[in-house]
Amino acid sequence: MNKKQFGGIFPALMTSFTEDGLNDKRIKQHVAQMKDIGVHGFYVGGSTGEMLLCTLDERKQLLEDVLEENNKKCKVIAHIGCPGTREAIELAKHADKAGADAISSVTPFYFKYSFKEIKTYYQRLCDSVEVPVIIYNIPLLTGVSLGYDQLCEIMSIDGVGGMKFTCTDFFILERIRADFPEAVIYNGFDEDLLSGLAAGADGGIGSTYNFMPEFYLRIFELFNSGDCKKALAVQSIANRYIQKLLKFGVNEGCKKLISLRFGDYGKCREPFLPLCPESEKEITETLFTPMMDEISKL
Ligand code: MN9
Repeated sequence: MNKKQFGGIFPALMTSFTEDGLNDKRIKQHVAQMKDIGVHGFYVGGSTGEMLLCTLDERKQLLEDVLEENNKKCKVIAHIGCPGTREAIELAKHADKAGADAISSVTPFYFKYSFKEIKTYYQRLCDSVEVPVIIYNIPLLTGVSLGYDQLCEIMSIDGVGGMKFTCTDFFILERIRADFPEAVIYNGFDEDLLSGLAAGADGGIGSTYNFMPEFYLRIFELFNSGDCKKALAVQSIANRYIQKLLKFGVNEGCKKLISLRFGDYGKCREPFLPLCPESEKEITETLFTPMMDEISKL
């Protein structure tokens, strides 16, 4: 894969919903806002995008909205992971045809699949599309913890172009970096972006990039210019807000912060529950206001 083109800061795009569907207009506005700020790409329909709470048709529509608004400016990675291979292939083919630059999928989850089954899943995806396939390794949510040898085996499948690495084992990240110099590797936890870059990641994909992308763009820029000390100072500011956010729940909290900063983005779908008024007040006062102040000082 061309790492120069695929590296950088990619918001794990949040999905805005109406009562009974997608809020296409608001989603497009958000893409435009992120583009204006200067992000390098979008990761669409991942955990942050509430993919498992959407129908297949909604997931297709969401991707089409993003591709249309993006108008080929940034890279677009479509997360097509589903509990079943058949549905994943349907979304993968759609994404390929619609113009996504790459597709990505979490490891098959819920049932305890054998490694052979997991590997076959990725093989099937690679066989069904022209664009590169990016493995989404997120043991925290899938419960699937692959070791170094297994990750290498999947990375070696013809068609796999990289990995989104949402775990904190930077030893493994660095070893995979060394073994697969051509692959694109994204750091997954926003609070560890600098650590991931230091271990060889080409960029990051994150949920909090939706409302404070400036911090991550700055970390990326400082790291690339060799100024790790300054990059750490910025990471530390971002982490102050992530630490506060985690108390409220990432999905609900992120959505509230997008609303505060860029205009109403709606609520998460149930089973997520709306934030209570006290939490909303706390987010506004202790997170949003000081965060905007820090962003203005960057
Ligand atoms: O896409 C996200 N992972 C999860 C990656 O949502 C589990 C991260 O952006 C985290 O939300 C973030 C906060 O821990 O780093």
